[in-house]
Amino acid sequence: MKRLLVAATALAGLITALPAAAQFQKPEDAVKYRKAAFTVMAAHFGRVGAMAAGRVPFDAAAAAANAEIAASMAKLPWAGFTDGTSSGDTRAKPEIWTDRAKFDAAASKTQDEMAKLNVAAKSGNLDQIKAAVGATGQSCKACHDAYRKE
Ligand code: ASC
Repeated sequence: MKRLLVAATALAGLITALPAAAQFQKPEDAVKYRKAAFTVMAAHFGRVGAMAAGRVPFDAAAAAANAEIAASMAKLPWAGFTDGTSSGDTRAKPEIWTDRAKFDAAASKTQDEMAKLNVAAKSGNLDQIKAAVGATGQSCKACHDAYRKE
């Protein structure tokens, strides 16, 4: 039993330690993956954003459901920024790969803000949601300004 546990723990460690590149067969698969994750994230963030902006009526349950999905999606795209994916069908700037620590920090910031929005949305308090949508949107924009070609 103990040996099984040791083996399982070692395997779990190996899986998390796998280089991100190994998760995609081809560079274009990584590009497609990250774009898809951003698309789904933006769709659900946008639904909360529309309520925060008063463009659609506030519905606390819908805001919470959408923020939950957006926060989950926010964890995903970064694994798709593998080496060798700075060209092709992408607007990603080469700075992502030459300035990786800063890009990773910006990616973390967006995940953190999206997680805070999720907490705010669960509170059902529209003022809190508005503030969190603003902070999250700023983190999206900061990354686009620095790392996305127009
Ligand atoms: C969105 C969306 C983005 C961000 C960005 C914030 O709703 O799709 O990319 O907010 O526009 O400035």
